Amino acid sequence: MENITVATQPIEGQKPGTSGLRKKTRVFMGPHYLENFVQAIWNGIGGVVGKTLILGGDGRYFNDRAAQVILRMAAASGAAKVIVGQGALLSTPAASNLIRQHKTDGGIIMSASHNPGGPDEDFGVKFNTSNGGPAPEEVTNAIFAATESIREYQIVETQDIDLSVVGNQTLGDMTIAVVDPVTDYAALMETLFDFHAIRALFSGGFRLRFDAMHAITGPYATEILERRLGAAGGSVVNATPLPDFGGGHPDPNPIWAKDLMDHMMGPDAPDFGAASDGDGDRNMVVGRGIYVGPSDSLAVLAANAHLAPGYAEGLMGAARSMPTSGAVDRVAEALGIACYETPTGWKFFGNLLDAGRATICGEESAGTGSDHVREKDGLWAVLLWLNILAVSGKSVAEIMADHWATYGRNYYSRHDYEGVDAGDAAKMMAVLTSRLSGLPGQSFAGLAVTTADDFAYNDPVDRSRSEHQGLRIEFEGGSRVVFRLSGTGTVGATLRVYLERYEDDPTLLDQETMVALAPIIAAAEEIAGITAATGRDAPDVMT
Ligand code: G16
Repeated sequence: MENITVATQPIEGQKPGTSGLRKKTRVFMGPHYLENFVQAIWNGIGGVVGKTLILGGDGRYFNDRAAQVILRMAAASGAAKVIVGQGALLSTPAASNLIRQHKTDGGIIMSASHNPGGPDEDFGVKFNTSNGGPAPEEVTNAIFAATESIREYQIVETQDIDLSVVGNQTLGDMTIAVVDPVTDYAALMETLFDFHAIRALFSGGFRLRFDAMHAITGPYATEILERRLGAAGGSVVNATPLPDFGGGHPDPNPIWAKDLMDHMMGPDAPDFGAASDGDGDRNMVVGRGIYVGPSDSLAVLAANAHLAPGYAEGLMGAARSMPTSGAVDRVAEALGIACYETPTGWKFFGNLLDAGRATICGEESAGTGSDHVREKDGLWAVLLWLNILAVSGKSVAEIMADHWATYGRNYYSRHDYEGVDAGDAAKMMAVLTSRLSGLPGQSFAGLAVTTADDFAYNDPVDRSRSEHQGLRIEFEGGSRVVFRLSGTGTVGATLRVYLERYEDDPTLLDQETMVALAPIIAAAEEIAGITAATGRDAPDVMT
């Protein structure tokens, strides 16, 4: 085994986005690409000498090869220990849990989340800090700066390390501990939820369909839902993680999880349907005949969390990303707890969770989680829902109807225009930004604008400020539209248009979402000229 130093040069474009560095897999497989970025992580965090790290990924194409490189680079740079999920697999929440449980100095997660996998699809690398959460901007900025000045990296030359068997081995002076990816995570879930009540629900004939979308949650869901909680065998479908996710798009929304939607809307629908994404941090929840949007799901979980043992004492606070609907705000108000509004990106919740200001957080992008880890957690959301259903004895449809009757309904949808020319998208946003101050007082499609701004966030814990986090335009009556460019896409730009309308008239709580939102959709088009700017006359995805 030889420790070698390889001369390299900065590679353009290695700036981490909303969640780590995501690129086409072939880009990551290019000469020095992965190595430069990993060395930049080491350099950006002050080196890894004597440190302990967690390593795992969602099993997508190149996961296994990247793990070998990262281990050899950790050993070459003096890390003391790397704890790796067996087969180099770990869901994102499980990785976060291991970082916290083993009190490590952080960890590396290999994933491009909900983006498809394969040689011609996407790959990603993300660094999480010692609190288990995605590195905050200060750290990702330091990593990016290191990518711009890199001249060499260290790596050991060695045979492939066998990651297929649980146990310890060494690579030079570094210990590699291969652990079962599921065990510790499943044990954590048992501490939070009433497994007894959920088991009773299933033994009473309650039917579940969990679509793992050929991604990382398959083994976790099978162990927890089928083996420990007694859901019928076969309740977890597409349970084997595949390097290309079976050719699918592991994004749990009604478009990409259409098969699940079809089952849940069909004549023999199970009681509860759910799906998770590539790396297991997102979730989708569907009742028999009713889809629950992520913003509503967050609000319902916040309102009913006390039914689960882990949250019986109540919540310290709630938080949502700015584009997420205000449904949870109404719950927080009723509970008498604070509700924080952060920029898009789970990393912005970290300080609030660490400081004990928030217990439950969520985003419109199908992410919900709590202070049990520092990532959003797909299976956690599913288990909390099951716990609520088991204890309340209500169906999903009943829970939603009760919720809307109590708090009113925030009709909500996100329209995505994917793969738009980056220049066109940037221009549209720049033009809109320049017009913001003149919008209040004007009317569009019959809706009067009350406020318009470019969202900036002042972190109440560390006082850092993040600017340009999305353009918000509010209308009379509390409706609004938000425009933002995604920070996770890998091709061109993805324009996200977030649409919301609040309704508390009891006779208007049961409308089709798109019908209820039609005036806002028209106003958004009139304000921004999306069709003209993007050349698209319809969104690619509507959540
Ligand atoms: C990531 C982030 C989320 C964010 C989502 C969408 O999720 O962790 O906080 O909401 O991307 O971000 P954007 O709108 O910039 O594409 P994931 O599941 O992809 O890691």
